[in-house]
Amino acid sequence: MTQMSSKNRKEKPKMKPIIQVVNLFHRVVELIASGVFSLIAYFCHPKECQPPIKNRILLYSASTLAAQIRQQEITSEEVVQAYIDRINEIQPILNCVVEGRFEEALEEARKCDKMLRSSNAPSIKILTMEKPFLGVPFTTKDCIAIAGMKQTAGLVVRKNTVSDRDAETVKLMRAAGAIPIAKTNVSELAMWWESSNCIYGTSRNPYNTRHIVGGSSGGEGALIAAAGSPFGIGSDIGGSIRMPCFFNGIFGHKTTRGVVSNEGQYPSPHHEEQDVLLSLGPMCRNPFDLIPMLRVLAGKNASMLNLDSKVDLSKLKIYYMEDDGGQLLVSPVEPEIKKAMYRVIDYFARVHKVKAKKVDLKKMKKSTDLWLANMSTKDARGFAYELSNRTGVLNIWWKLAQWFTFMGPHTLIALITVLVESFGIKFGSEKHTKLIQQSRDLYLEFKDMLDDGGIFLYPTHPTAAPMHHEPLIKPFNFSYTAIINVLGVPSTACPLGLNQNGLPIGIQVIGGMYQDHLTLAVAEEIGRAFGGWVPPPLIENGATIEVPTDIALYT
Ligand SMILES: *[C@@H]1O[C@H](CO)[C@@H](O)[C@H](O)[C@H]1NC(C)=O
Ligand SMILES: *[C@@H]1O[C@H](CO)[C@@H](O)[C@H](O)[C@H]1NC(C)=O
Ligand SMILES: *[C@@H]1O[C@H](CO)[C@@H](O)[C@H](O)[C@H]1NC(C)=O
Ligand SMILES: *[C@@H]1O[C@H](CO)[C@@H](O)[C@H](O)[C@H]1NC(C)=O
Ligand SMILES: CC(=O)N[C@H]1CO[C@H](CO)[C@@H](O)[C@@H]1O
Repeated sequence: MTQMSSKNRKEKPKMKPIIQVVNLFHRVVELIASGVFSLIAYFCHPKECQPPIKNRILLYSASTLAAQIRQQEITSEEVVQAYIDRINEIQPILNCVVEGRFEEALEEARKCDKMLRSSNAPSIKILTMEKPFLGVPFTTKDCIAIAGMKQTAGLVVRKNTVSDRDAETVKLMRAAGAIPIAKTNVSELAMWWESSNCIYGTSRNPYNTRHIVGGSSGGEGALIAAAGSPFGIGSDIGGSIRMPCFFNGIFGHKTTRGVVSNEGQYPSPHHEEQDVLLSLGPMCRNPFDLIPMLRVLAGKNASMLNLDSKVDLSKLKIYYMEDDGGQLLVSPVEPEIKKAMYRVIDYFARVHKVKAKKVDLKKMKKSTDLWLANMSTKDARGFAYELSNRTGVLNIWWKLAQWFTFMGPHTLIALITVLVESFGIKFGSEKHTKLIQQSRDLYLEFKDMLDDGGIFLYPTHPTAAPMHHEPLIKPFNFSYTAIINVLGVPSTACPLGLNQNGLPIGIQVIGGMYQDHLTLAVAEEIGRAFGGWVPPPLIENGATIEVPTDIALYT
């Protein structure tokens, strides 16, 4: 225990004895289980990490690649080919891609190069404005539709379900000239924070394959972190963009609610109530790609966001909380993650003369309950209905029996979710009404704090990437991201290097409604100051080069 956390303990108000007992019990279970999972990992998964990269193209930001393609310094075909080669190299180690469209993508790249060489090609200026990502490859999680590709959401019954059209966000990316190359792995029905399912198996962390990639955009996070894609689209209903970004050490943005279209995502929220929790947004290695990509994804709605305004960082007001105040069954925030947050706070104080203010929002303790209440829906068809591909036929006990024979079509956590769902918070119940009122109150507290150019620093997750299966005993640790979906405000996940075990850690930067430009400007500054993504070495002309983490070099 470091000084910081022991000091913190003393400050805490007295907990009820029953909570103390439950928490103690939970710690013991955690300890034993993490021992078991470590043994499983030790014997079943060799410890590996992503291989060195062999092509400098993979180091550049999507925006730089686009500029080089426009100016015909490199061809789109070379770029697409470099990424296809990288995917083929990392896929056996990381298992993060579920389907590629390599031939089609190369064909589209060649068409793009031909267009650029032709005499009637638009001017570079027009291309920059109208097709900002011309010729640059991108990827998306399985849940987001690409015409002619599978959209399984990790459900075995959907293993042959093919989309007949592009999701709205994919359409917008294509209109900006970007070329889809592959789709990536997710958790079953995108409802868990380890990306594993019974069609495609488990994705593995590029920094240590014994650890998880997070979820539900977990394959996407791992692929981008391993330089298998320059950027991608994620979706976030409880942290599904930010957790994978945190665990894999890249940048990602959950947009203010209602700005980016959710159309074409499966599982689609079937109620307006859930639709407001879900937000799509960009995931990338280079923080300077966040704004250009969000501008594309938001389409006409980009005008709601001030993305072109210049942010004066010295005028920011910074608030922070080290943790949520010690909630039942949620683990304490690791000291290394708190220390990383203090490095950011010190940096802004030193360089921009902004002094951060510690706040104590008591309702953050209830994050999990507030999220569960907000996720409840009017009709009680629930998760079993979802698992049945919305046909309504699912015998939970039979599926559970099948699971024990290792032959079932569902993951254990999906079946557990069905079983515990009935104990959940019922829509319209007294408890639900009370919790919704509390989230409105919390929203108002945030509004007061942030609406006047404020940002709020908060851990993205209490621990670095756990071992495979370990989330089963940490079911509520996603509350740090989930509460932000309840509030609907924007949040950018920013990497802050590796911890002492070599796993990525980071922080989330939260802003007021429609203040995405502030959190994104802070993300750029954090990238500039702390290096952002930690690249693998580069092999060039037979020599290994340690890649400097100075983001400016690649933008
Ligand atoms: C699953 O649902 C999709 C619609 O989302 C449908 O197109 C598909 O045929 C269904 N699959 C099965 C096996 O029922
Ligand atoms: C713009 O916002 C509206 C309202 O939130 C939404 O219905 C629409 O899908 C959004 N359009 C795009 C292009 O994202
Ligand atoms: C959650 O994260 C904490 C750190 O806050 C960790 O110690 C604990 O094992 C995790 N527990 C759960 C329930 O997620
Ligand atoms: C979730 O919160 C939003 C915003 O406060 C609200 O519009 C929506 O109705 C809530 N959903 C449920 C199920 O309570
Ligand atoms: C472990 C596993 O099933 N991996 C699969 C992931 O998806 C790719 C592409 O569909 C398959 O080739 C792998 O076998």
